[in-house]
Amino acid sequence: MAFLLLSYPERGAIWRRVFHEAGEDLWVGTDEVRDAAAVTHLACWQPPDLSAYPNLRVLLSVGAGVDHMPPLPPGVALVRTVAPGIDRMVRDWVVMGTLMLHRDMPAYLDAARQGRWCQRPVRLAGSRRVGIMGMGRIGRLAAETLAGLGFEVAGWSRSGTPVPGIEIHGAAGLDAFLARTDILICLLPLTRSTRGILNAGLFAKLPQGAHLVHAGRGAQLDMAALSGALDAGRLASAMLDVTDPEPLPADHPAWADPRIVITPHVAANTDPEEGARHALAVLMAWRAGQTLPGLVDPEAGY
Ligand code: NDP
Ligand code: OXD
Repeated sequence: MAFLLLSYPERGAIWRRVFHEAGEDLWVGTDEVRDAAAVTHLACWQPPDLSAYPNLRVLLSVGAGVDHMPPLPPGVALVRTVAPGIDRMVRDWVVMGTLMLHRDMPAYLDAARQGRWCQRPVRLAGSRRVGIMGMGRIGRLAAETLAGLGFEVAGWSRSGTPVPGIEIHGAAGLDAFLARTDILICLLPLTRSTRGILNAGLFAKLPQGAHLVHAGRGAQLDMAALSGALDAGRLASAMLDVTDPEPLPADHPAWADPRIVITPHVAANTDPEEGARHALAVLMAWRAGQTLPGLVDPEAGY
């Protein structure tokens, strides 16, 4: 049995220390793979050719998402990193994005570039209805914080699982959820049912002049539809942390659109120490024959 981490050297050094302190051996980088057949656990962001590891049992994404992983050979479990630090980082980015759009920051940034002093009406948070698509670990945390700031928050999820204090809409309630949403936040995983979900049809169901905060995955958003919705006034502004492709090419029109603010997929970056502890917990659970923390449902359609 061997645990292999494929990542950059700084993360490798921290994982090695955390594993060493727990009495576990860790191989870091392909140059340490003395016996590929011994590798049972593999942690990475960009997956290698898995056929090189015939006895692989667990593939661990060092991030929260797993949509970039290839189809798995039979008998291999897919695990994502679940860590409070990731949830808090993305929550912070989403709160920043929501406040930026609520307080018209794209328009102020544009005015500032032109040296224009241009005051706009100021509204209370309580006058905006925020709607969060994806009420999982991160969505629930964001909902709680945004509600605490005074926004009227609702959430939408497949199951419609109740969240105390938050108005929740299930899968069938999407239209009603969109109709009451002034600032739409996407925190959905990328699956076959969420690919392209942020499209012209969906934008048409939002109130005129709504805003979009997107931290899910780039392939959920139709960029041409976004631009059309902005031109039509259906949407007033957007804040994106994820795009398709990534990196977004330098000549993509979205970069120059003053109504869109883009950050380069930096809402979260897994803290290496937290990531290593999660990996250790996965290893311990696997040895004990317990459910792996962060285990991904193979039916989810990633
Ligand atoms: P969770 O798995 O905890 O939550 C996912 C939520 O999405 C659940 O509420 C789930 O509903 C809902 N959902 C899934 N599929 C559908 C669907 N087809 N229709 C409606 N709702 C659906 O995930 P996290 O909160 O941990 O993370 C969410 C995503 O955030 C990640 O997958 C990743 O894409 C993104 N992310 C982005 C980062 C960044 O840096 N930009 C960093 C980290 C994460 P239910 O529970 O009812 O099934
Ligand atoms: C992740 C991400 O999935 O960085 O952790 O998006």
